[in-house]
Amino acid sequence: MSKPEVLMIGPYPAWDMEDLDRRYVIHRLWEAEDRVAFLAHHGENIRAIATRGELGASADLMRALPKLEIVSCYGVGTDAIDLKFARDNNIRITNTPGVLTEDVADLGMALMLAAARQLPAGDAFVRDGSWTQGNMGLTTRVCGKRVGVVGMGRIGAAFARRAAAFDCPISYFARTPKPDLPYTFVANLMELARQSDFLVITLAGGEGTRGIVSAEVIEALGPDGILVNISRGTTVDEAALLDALEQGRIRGAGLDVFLNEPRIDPRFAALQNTVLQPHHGSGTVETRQAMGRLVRDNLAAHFAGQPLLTPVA
Ligand code: 8YV
Repeated sequence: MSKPEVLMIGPYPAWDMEDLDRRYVIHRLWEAEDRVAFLAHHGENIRAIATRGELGASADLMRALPKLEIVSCYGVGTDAIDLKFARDNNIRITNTPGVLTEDVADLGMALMLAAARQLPAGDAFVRDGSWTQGNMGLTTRVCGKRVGVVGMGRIGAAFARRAAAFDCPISYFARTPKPDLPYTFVANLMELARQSDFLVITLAGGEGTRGIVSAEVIEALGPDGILVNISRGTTVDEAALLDALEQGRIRGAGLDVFLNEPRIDPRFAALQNTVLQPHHGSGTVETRQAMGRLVRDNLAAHFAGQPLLTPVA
């Protein structure tokens, strides 16, 4: 029996690629010079897409694959996948929830600490010899400061547990209150920003959250406030964020996500009051191994006619 044909949008680590190549005929879209011609040539028999959170699967891409049955996403965020098209065409979707929660929350805590205590600046201060000329300027405390979490899903709750361990009082904005959590629900995002020293964005991406952290919310955070974003670049009015950072209208930011990744706005590189990461919240060996395993197990279950492990409703 011939191996199922699978389209990959971008590469996975070698440990996943070896297994996928054994089980399937893998078509590597990222290696194609002419993607349209590539899909026209290979698309007819492709039954699955293996994509990544940031790469997704558009309606046009899925439309080019007449035998497409499933899209398996290496990542929890499915905002780059046209879910409506998939549902309308009975294409199954899976993602990798749960396995990346703790690492993404860890990076959120690291960004909050690094931005507040200016760790990159301190590292440079030691390395470039500035310390021989005198002491570094003072930074700002984290422990005990007021933390506002925007979005209280798995990652938001994991982040809140970490911040609570630093004796930070936790408030949060979410679609609905989470009464089982020991934190303060704030129904108005502007008010949450106003009463927070750190505003930490953990929302899912997509049209429902686009620009929700608006210029007005950023202004409400204020000149002593620090913004941390471990969600999607689309959740923040990025132009307003850049303006506020350049003009000192907020103290700083710790950012793992941006618009137009990886070719982000060059204004970020000039900022001294930011800590920047390359969308690396899940970027540990342990988590990426677990994500790859989940993608592969979902594909294997699909082709074996077994229940999917992590279907997206
Ligand atoms: C992915 C992400 O791990 O999980 C998500 O939705 O944003 C990332 O953490 C990454 O896109 C995988 O390449």
